[in-house]
Amino acid sequence: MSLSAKEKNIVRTFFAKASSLTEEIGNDALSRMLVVYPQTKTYFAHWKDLSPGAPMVRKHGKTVMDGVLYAVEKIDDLVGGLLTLSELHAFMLRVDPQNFKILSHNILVVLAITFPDDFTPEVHVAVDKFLVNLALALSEKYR
Ligand code: HNI
Repeated sequence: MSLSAKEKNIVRTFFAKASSLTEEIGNDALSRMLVVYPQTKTYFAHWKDLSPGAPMVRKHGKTVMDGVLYAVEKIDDLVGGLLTLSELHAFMLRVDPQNFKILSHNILVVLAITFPDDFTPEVHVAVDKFLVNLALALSEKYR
């Protein structure tokens, strides 16, 4: 689902606010995913502590959110920009692509909680569309 030029600018402006909070946001979103969708824990079984806020969860949460900010920079060509990341998740990590939608949803929830005043219905629609496209781009190598 394509984003208009206006929606792309809304996404860029909104995520710029998140750039200084990637660890907090990433930790909260990843923690929520692991708690609410426990089947996702299988991908992180090599971590010794998967509880909310655990050191590896915090660290990887930041990694994921930094990946989302990288995707914002590639908003005009998400499939091309995320090709390497898609290959990693598809071939190396064998992550079921359904989980991309799950994590994206948890990121959306945390963004709404973190920036309630900025999260207007217009921002909600643009950010949701971006995150759907992000999940689709990450699923690209599964076809
Ligand atoms: Ni994902 C590693 C980004 C969704 C499981 N993931 C990464 C890395 C980035 C990243 C960046 C680090 C790559 C590297 O080391 O070069 N992951 C993202 C993004 C999303 C996402 C942007 C979607 C919004 N990852 C998921 C999902 C799962 C997932 C939904 C499983 C449920 N990712 C992993 C695992 C690793 C990983 C597992 C390796 C982590 C480790 O340290 O072993």
